Amino acid sequence: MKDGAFSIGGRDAALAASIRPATAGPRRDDGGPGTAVVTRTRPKVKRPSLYRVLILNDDYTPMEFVVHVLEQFFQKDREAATMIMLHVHNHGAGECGIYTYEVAETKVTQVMDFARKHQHPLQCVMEKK
Ligand code: TYC
Repeated sequence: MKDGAFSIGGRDAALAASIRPATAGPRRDDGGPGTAVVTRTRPKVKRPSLYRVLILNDDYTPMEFVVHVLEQFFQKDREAATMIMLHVHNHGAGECGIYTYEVAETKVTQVMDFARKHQHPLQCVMEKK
């Protein structure tokens, strides 16, 4: 090598090779010629799907029990719980709340377990919005 010239090797060479020119185009997961995969830099954010939790009417569950369920598991005050219960009684089904999948599933399980424990046939279901 001529005087004044220099070369890099080892770690420095590896670092130099990893520097991407600004003109390099989309980043590629490069497994060799013809195998590039375009990868994303910006994280993809998605809103979670929402689910409506409903209770269904039946002829046997006491009205007070349904009001209690709405207060206990759905954070309704007495007035709101009574209105929902009467809506269900008169129309067959009614909305208790809207939640993400896992929260909705937990509510349904809690209500079904509580109704079974008290030997009432109350049904609680979820549906995708
Ligand atoms: N229909 C019931 C009765 O007359 C009351 C009731 C209301 C039951 C709502 C279930 O989800 C329900 N005792």
